[in-house]
Formats: sequence, structure tokens, C-alpha cells
Amino acid sequence: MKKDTQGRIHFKIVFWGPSLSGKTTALRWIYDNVEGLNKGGFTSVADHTGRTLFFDYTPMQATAQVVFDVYTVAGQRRHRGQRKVILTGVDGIIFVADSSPDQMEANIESMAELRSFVGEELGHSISLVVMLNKQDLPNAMEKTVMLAKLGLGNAPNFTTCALTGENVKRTFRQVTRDILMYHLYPKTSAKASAS
Ligand SMILES: Nc1nc2c(ncn2[C@@H]2O[C@H](COP(=O)(O)OP(=O)(O)OP(=O)(O)O)[C@@H](O)[C@H]2O)c(=O)[nH]1
Ligand SMILES: [Mg+2]
Repeated sequence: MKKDTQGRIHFKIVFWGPSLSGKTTALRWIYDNVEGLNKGGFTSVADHTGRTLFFDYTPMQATAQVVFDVYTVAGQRRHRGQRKVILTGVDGIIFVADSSPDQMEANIESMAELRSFVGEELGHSISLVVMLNKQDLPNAMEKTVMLAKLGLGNAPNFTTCALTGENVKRTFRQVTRDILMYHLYPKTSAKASAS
């Protein structure tokens, strides 16, 4: 959270997850489809195949006083350094897991890296919402199996398809709500997520 020179409060949200899990697609869908947010430009640093090289970024103004600065990280293993930089000052994370069975190891690795960067703050002072993406695939893994393998049984979660936008708005609404709740009522929210 930070305040800008015009007195607006900025909250930072980061889409995290392995490469090709659908982070950029989800943010793009929100940018193109969610109304009621005053959106700035969409900045994307990607290679010619569309894989993110550094980050995507778009500012979304919710009220006169509140702006959500929304980023995606570059999921490929080699961009670990960039991912760590993007996490600086983060208030909320949407973890985008890929429901293809052959990507489960990559999901686990990505979650382990995230935990190593943010530690105990995850799910407490840093809100966490899980997107089980690509649920449209015929061989998509079961939600409960994925959450158990990721050690995320208690985290708020949604089964999504970022291509059609199914449940993407609900995921985004959940993380923004959790961030605001934490900052309005920090003690109550911390107790709720610990229990
Ligand atoms: N079937 C299906 N395909 C999806 C879904 N979401 C994204 N994709 C596809 O998956 C591919 C990768 O999506 P991206 O959004 O670029 O993935 P990313 O997580 O940003 O990847 P990096 O930038 O490398 O970290 C694209 O071809 C998308 O069209 C989904 O819900 N279902
Ligand atoms: Mg991307």
C-alpha cells in the first residue's frame, strides 16, 4: 500500500503462477470486460510468442481515493529475479494454477517459490486467492486434488477459464475485498484467516 502525491491510496495486486498458466489472459480479460473500474493503459513486456518477459501492468481506479495497481509476473523459470522485484510492496496475490495434469509439478514449484519469497505473510497481511485455471480442458485436474497438492486447502479459490472469463471477475473481486477488509479491520481479518 502506498499513497501518491494526490492523496490516493494504491494497493498492489500480483498474478503469480507458472508459465502458460493463464496470468496474462486473465488480466487482459479483466481489462477488457470488467466495468466500474477506471482503467489506465495496459503495459505488457512480452516476447514474440506472447510469453511475458518482465511483467504486465495496468492501473485500475476503483474510487476517487483507491487505485489497484495490477501486475502479472513472467512465469518462466529463468525470470525468477524479475518475479521477486515485482513482489515488492504487494498487498494481494492471485495464484494462477494450471489444471493440466502435466503442469502440476510446475504449479507446486511456483507456489514453493512464492512461499520462499513472502513467507508467513501469505494469506495474512498479503491476501491470497487461488485461480484453478483451464478447467475447460477435458483432462483438467479436480479442484480438491489440486488444492491438497498445493497445500492450499484453506485459501479462497475459484475454478476458472481465463479464455471465456468464467469466474475471473469473482476471483478479482475476492482479492480486492480481502485487501480492503485487511486494511479497514486488520485484527479481525488476521484472526479470520488464521482460524
Ligand atoms: N484452454 C485454456 N487455455 C487457456 C486458459 N487461459 C489461458 N489459456 C491459454 O494458455 C496460453 C498461455 O496463456 P498466458 O496468459 O499467456 O500465460 P501466462 O501465465 O501469462 O504465461 P507467462 O507469461 O509465460 O508466465 C495461451 O495460449 C492462452 O490462450 C484457459 O482457461 N483455458
Ligand atoms: Mg504472461
